[in-house]
Amino acid sequence: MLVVSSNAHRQHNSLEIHNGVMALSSESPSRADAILEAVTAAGHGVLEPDPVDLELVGRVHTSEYVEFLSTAWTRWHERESGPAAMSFMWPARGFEPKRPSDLIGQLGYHSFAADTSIVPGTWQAITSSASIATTAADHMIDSGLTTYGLCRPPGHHASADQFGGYCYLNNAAIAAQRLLDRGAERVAILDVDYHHGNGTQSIFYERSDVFFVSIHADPLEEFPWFAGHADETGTAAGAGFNLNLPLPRGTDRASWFAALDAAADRIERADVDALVVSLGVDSYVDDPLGTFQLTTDDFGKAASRIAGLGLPTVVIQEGGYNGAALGANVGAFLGSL
Ligand code: Q9C
Ligand code: ZN
Repeated sequence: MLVVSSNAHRQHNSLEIHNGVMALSSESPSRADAILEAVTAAGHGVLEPDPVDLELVGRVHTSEYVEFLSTAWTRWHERESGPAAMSFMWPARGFEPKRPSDLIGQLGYHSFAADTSIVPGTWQAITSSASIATTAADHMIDSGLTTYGLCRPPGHHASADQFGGYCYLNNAAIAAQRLLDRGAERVAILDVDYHHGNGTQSIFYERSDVFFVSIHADPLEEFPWFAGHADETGTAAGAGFNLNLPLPRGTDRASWFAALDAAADRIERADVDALVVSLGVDSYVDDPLGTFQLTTDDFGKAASRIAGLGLPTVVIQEGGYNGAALGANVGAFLGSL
């Protein structure tokens, strides 16, 4: 299988508030290095991405958000002294927030979590990550072959105008939009990351051309806390085109695969032309951020079930934080796809 990958991600080495103190992010450059090493050793071909098309990015994100991301580090660095631009204030319930004019207010407006900060190379890395997603979509269309985008930073928590959960640009949404722009009438996004893909859900919530399906830890018990419930099924034209399958913390393998069967069943009946998989391997039994019990072999089993759908497929990397197992887990998935 072809792997789209770039070294540009290394410029993004961000910080997060962890246990009340600033720390290096769990979402580290070594993650992508570990995956690349494993897929190269497995004999998969590697392709560099073409530059990102910002017009395409603008079909998924607002122009003020993209402008904000492209200038935030420079604006921060000109005036502040800290090593990372991060918000410490978000809109409270009750009022529709106006977008502030000052950088500090805009950081709060355009983000939702203190696990995600902007550092000097963030813009270069996130545009590279989005370019990997679009190049993977293009390669899949042009070759007819399943293609893997080794995206870093990940994307599925990023909405049209907010970053968080280590995500800035929504790579899976951008890939899906690319497939639609190149002729697909409807695309399914299957998100198997341990965390709910709140950003992807919100981007397509009112649309019927993208069917979003997510298997994840129940947001009553887990990040991102405020989205991912089973009763979120889409609105307006998108009614019925959003399916959440929340599972309790500690979910075992049998229950997870029952959810995957339910997801696959609904995708089979949704009349889609292509599939984007948001591949988070933080559902692994020993993931430091997850509590599910999937083994390395299970990622291969999941891939076989997904391949059984027989759909043209683009796989986009999301989370997964056990550095020692990351390569094997992604490798098991790709090897069985
Ligand atoms: N210090 C993805 O898997 N932050 N994002 C947890 C722990 C939220 C995970 C804070 C985890 C977000 C793409
Ligand atoms: Zn995750």
